[in-house]
This record gives sequence, structure tokens and C-alpha cells, in this order.
Amino acid sequence: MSNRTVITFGTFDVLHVGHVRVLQRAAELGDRLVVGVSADALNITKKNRAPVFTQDERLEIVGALRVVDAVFVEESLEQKRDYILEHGADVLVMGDDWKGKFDFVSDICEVVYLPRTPSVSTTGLIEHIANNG
Ligand code: C2G
Repeated sequence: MSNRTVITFGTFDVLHVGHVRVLQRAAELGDRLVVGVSADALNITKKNRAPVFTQDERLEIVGALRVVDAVFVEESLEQKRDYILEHGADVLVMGDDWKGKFDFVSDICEVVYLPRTPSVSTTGLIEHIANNG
């Protein structure tokens, strides 16, 4: 019997329907979904701003979703290979804004890029809330 583990990564700050859909579609590609939630420090280097919700809060929110079996902190983008091996992942799933970026692990697992949900983003939500508050 196959037991496919799917792994995906993200900040998942100000959780929205685009996040939920990518997680649902990732979960459908296997039997178990493990999610690396990016550390606050990683976000500050990557996006030059701290997330609205702390990494502990984001881990708690993502971990509470029915399709998610386990969560862990993603400390750095370069450690993808270690995380894949550590969690025994067979498939890495990312939204297609990352297309091609993680092909370097395709020797140890399948790499799948899923289409992003249009017209919704954490940045857009933050701006919307700031302008309409
Ligand atoms: N996503 C999506 N549709 C949107 C917004 C996001 O499908 N409208 C997907 C992204 O493509 C990604 C996941 O939701 O697969 C998480 O998105 P972010 O929280 O923006 O994650 P990011 O900051 O890109 O971090 O190692 C990878 C990084 O940690 C990814």
C-alpha cells in the first residue's frame, strides 16, 4: 500500500482562501500533508517586514486545518533538501509563483507547482484593512 507524504512551505500569514486551497490541493496529492511554516526571522530577511501573526500563531492556525497532519518551522529556504529527507516527503508542492525555484530537489522527490488563486494576497489584505479601518 502506498503512503505518500506531501510537503509544502509558506508563511501563511493572515490566512486566506488562496492558502486553504493550495493546502487542500496539496493534501489530495498524497496520504499525509506536512507543512513548513516560515520562521519570523526568515520573513524579515525575505520580505523586509515581520508577519502580522507570529510564527507560533501561524503554526497553530495552519496545524488546526483538517487537511494538515503536521507542521514545523522552516528556518531557511536553503534547507529544503534536509526538510524533505527529515519528513520522508515524496512530493513537494508549491504555488506557481515559485515555479522552477525548487526543481533542485527533483532528484529526491517529485516537485509540483499548483496555480495560485487569483486576486487574493496577504499584502493586498493588509492594505485593504489599513485603508478601510
Ligand atoms: N498561494 C496561492 N494563492 C494565493 C496566495 C498564495 O496558491 N493567492 C500559495 C503560495 O503559492 C504558496 C502558499 O500559498 O504555495 C503560501 O503562500 P505564502 O504564505 O505567500 O508563502 P511564501 O511567503 O511564498 O513562502 O520556502 C517557501 C516559502 O516559505 C514560501
